[in-house]
Amino acid sequence: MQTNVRILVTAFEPFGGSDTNISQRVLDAIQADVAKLLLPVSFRRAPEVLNEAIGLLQPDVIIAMGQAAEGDKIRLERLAINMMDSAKGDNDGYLPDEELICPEAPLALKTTLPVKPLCADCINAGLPTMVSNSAGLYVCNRIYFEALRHTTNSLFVHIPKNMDVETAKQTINQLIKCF
Ligand code: PCA
Repeated sequence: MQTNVRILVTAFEPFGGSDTNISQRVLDAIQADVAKLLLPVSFRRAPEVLNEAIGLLQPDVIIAMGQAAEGDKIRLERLAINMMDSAKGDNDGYLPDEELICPEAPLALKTTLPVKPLCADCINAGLPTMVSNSAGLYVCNRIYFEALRHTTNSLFVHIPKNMDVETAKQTINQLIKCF
């Protein structure tokens, strides 16, 4: 990591009736020299909180983490889709129905970080990681879209709910080392 690169790492609060979120536990465990931010699982409030932090911190790189319901590998997300949809709703009870995030924006935004080499670095370090093409249409995708609007040097990292915190922390540390 270059000392002059300002990195913002975000995670989410619990949602869907659960009392933990693995991304929050990983955020708490990270000891690297980065700015940390915990976000609400809210389509409306999460982008507001992120934008306020971006205004204060002016990060060069944003690593946004969230919990994935399934899987046994950490997913590095390539794209954020310009859509919100949820049948169960967010923590505010908001239920978007195929709603565009921003009608003027493209249908998808893509990170310019080298997702495949970053994934290969993690795999070489023995960390179970894969590249993914969709962060879904829930709040994780919404926050990735917002991060990419600020800087395409953003990466969304989906951590499976049942992964151990140490492995996930090592993966985030490995990614941080690359900047
Ligand atoms: N996971 C959800 C939102 C918050 C989180 O940790 C998602 O995948 O959209």
